[in-house]
Amino acid sequence: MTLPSSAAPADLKAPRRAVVRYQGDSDPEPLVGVLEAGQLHPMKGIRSIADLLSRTGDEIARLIEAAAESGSVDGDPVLLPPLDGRGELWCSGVTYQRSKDGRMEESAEATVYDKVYAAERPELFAKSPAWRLIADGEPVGIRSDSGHDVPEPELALVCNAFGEIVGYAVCNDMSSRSIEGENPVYIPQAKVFAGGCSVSSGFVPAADVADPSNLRIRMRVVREGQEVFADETSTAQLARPLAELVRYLFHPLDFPDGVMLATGTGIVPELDFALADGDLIEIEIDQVGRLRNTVRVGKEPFRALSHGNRPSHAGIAARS
Ligand code: DO4
Ligand code: MG
Repeated sequence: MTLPSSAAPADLKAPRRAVVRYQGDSDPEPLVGVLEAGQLHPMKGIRSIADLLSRTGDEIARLIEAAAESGSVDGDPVLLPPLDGRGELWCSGVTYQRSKDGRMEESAEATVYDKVYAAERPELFAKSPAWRLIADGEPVGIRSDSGHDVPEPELALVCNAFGEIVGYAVCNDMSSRSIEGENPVYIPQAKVFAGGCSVSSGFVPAADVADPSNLRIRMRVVREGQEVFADETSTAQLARPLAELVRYLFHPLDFPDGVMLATGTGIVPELDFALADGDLIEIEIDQVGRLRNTVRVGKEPFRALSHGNRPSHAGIAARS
């Protein structure tokens, strides 16, 4: 169930700090640091997010605290998605009643959604390797052969190699409703395409979020300056415990460089809404952060990723 957007909730709480991956001015390789109160503190001795997430939760927590004691980075670093190396982003599906209902409405095979919502085993699917992830402020994609596309605002769990939840991030699991609606067997094509997955700049340490099962999630879409969609939900509406999703993900697989697991959408627009080229999607999660991306059609705008470059570059200053 989503909360009515007219409920006009009080502003969401911004996170105090985030673990970020960034490209500085002086080093050719991206680095890892802690962004707090506008200051970026390098995490000394940590070569990558993969290096960080190969450690235990206790060690990661200690490294985060220690970073605050170090000096700050100069210049205007570019913040990158908080995953690298062999990191992957996976998604859970049909974990909110609204997602089940929205999919039953659009699908030629409605009952599969009813069944998976109530089943013991959750729906999990591989959404993106680290290198394909889209950062905050960059464009997100819709397929040129789709026609009915929506954003999916989701709380993402950041897990280390030991399957511990060490942080939280904001994820947009972009989806083609027309392709999935035609036949659920097409879900991989409805879900995996250039620019199809964006994540916030960094993750909030797990210790900073008192109750991840009660976080408000808000999304709006702005077209040519006008708000054309707005809605809100809460992770309190999630039908499955977070730990259960992580347990199913790690049961058959190892993630030596860590993994992000998006927990499903509780916001699905009515069937008469579809994204269009140029739409601005803004997602906020209480205590976790914000994610803003503008829609582009087709794979061409994302070709830079295949060459190890980013589809756009903006430093911290331009994003605050
Ligand atoms: O069943 C298809 C995907 C569901 C999903 O992505 C969601 O519920 O968020
Ligand atoms: Mg989703």
